[in-house]
Amino acid sequence: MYGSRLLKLINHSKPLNVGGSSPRPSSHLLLYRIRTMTSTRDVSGQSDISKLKTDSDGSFKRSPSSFRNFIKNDGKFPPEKGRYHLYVSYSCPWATRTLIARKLKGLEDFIPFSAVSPHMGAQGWPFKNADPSWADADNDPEHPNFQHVKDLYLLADPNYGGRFTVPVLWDKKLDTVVNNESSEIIRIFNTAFNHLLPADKGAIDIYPEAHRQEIDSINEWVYDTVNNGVYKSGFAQSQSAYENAVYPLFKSLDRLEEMLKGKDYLVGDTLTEADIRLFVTTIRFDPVYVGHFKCNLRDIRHGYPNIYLWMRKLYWNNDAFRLSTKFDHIKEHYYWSQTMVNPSRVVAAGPVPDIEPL
Ligand SMILES: N[C@@H](CCC(=O)N[C@@H](CS)C(=O)NCC(=O)O)C(=O)O
Repeated sequence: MYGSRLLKLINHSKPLNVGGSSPRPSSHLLLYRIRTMTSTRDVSGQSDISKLKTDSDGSFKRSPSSFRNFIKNDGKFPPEKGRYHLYVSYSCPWATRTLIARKLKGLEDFIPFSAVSPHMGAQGWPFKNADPSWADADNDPEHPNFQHVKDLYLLADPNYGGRFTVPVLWDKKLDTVVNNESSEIIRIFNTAFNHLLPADKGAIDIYPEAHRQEIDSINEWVYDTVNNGVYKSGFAQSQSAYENAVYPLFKSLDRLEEMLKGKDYLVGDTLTEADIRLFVTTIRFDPVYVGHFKCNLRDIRHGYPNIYLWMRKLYWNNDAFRLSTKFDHIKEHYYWSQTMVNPSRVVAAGPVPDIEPL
């Protein structure tokens, strides 16, 4: 009771510095200490992927995301330049969806981002200061003393009981998570800032009204059998759980191969979120999922020429896709972090190259 009143007081008395570049370490530290004062619980079950539990039949179930707010006029989170910050890992397919959408929509100046180290260990995703061994990572410019993504979640809600996942869309003004569900963050990016963007960027629509039904229906089975299907296959702890994931995965890839025959985009002849959502999985397929997740009935480059051509065109012809893809982060993350799948942490050498030219 006392804690929550104190918290309100602090929240209201905090100086507003939206869009400002100078961090406020001391006020953040104070706020963090107060918000987490009562919380001494062990959160290692939430942060340590090697402690991840499967169901009793050995199958992996992904938990739903917890923070589901939208940025909208007249809401708690209104669209404002510089107010929001995005936390990502280049290795993570869900986070990469948001990087691609951010760049496609020209939101670089509106929403800065920080990328963590790919070494997701017992404490979860580390910022650079917690893992100096990986040069290409950022510290948290908003909370320079923070070591891990979990610190953000515990600042937003000391009682948070979910996993400390990326992406995180953060509100600097209220010092809290706006949304941690990538499928919603890309829809926020698609519309929320349009009136503030130059006309050409504002007009880009990755979820066009005319194609929504088709996009939604593709998303549904692609999410279940492909995006999440590779994880269900790789994290399976029984033969039957593995087979229940891996066969539907390849059935869906066969279906996508047919759909992409002679086409540059999945839906109509325009780039939509359905392409973004499929791309982030197929680009990781040969470098990681074939070996590490045992998704090896076929690979993309030899087994699926239409998918491979569609993917290479997106990668080589569109900066939003290429610059959001870092193969070193991708390979290091999966092979190093998921010790329940790869206890030696040895990172596979191939394929070479990561992706072939067009
Ligand atoms: N539903 C979330 C899933 C995000 C997610 O699972 N991210 C993974 C990385 S690929 C993560 O951060 N996992 C950390 C953990 O589970 O401890 C989304 O799409 O945004």
